[in-house]
Amino acid sequence: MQIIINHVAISTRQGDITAWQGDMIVNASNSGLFGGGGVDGAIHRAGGPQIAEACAEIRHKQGGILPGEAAVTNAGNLPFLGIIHTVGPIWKGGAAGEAAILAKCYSSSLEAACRRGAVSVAFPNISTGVYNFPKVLACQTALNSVIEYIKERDSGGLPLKRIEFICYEKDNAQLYEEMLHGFA
Ligand code: AR6
Repeated sequence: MQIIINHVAISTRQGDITAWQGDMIVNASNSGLFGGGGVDGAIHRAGGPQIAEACAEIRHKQGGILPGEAAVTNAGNLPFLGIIHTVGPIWKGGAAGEAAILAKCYSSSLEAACRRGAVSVAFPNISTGVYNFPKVLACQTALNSVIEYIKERDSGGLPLKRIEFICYEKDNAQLYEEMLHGFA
C-alpha cells in the first residue's frame, strides 16, 4: 500500500528493517542508547560494534537522549547513510503524554533525516514492543505525525521522497495497510 503526499511516497510492508533498502533507518532505542532487544538488538547485531561505539560517544557527550528526541550514528556494516536513534515513550496508561512523545519521535527522526539529506527513510513501529504502547493508537499517531510533517513543509525544500513503515509483526502490517487506505 502506498500513498503520495506532497510528492513523498508513504508505504508499508512487513519485514526486518535491517534488510530494507534505502538511505536511513530509524531505531527504537532507549534513553542511554545502550542497545537492547527487539529492533534495537537486531540493528546492533547486523551493524556490528561501530554503532555501539558511536552511541557511547553521544552518551558521553550529552548523557543520552530524551524520549521523543533523535540522534544519528553511523550504520556500521549496514548499507545506510546512518542510523537515526529515537526513544519512544513507555506506555503508562495514556495520561502521561505518551502519544505526544511518540508523535515527536517521528517528527524528530524526519528532521534528522532531512538534515542529512536522506531521500528515503524507514521506521519500525516505535514503542509497540517492550514499551507496550497500544498498537492502534501507535499506528494512528505515527501516520498522523509523518503526514503532518510532510504537509507542513514545502516539497521543493524537502529532500525526502520515500518513507516506509516496516512492520515486523503481521497485526501491525495489517493495521498500517488499513490505515494508509484511509488516507488514500
Ligand atoms: N525489524 C523491524 N521491526 C522489528 C524488528 C526488526 N528486525 N524486531 C522487532 N521489531 P521494540 P520499543 C518490532 O521492543 O517497544 C529495546 O530493548 C517489534 O515487533 O524493539 O520501542 C530498546 O533498547 C515492535 O513492533 O521497541 C528499548 O529499551 C517494534 O519493533 C526498548 O526495547 C518495537 O519493539 C524500546 O522498546
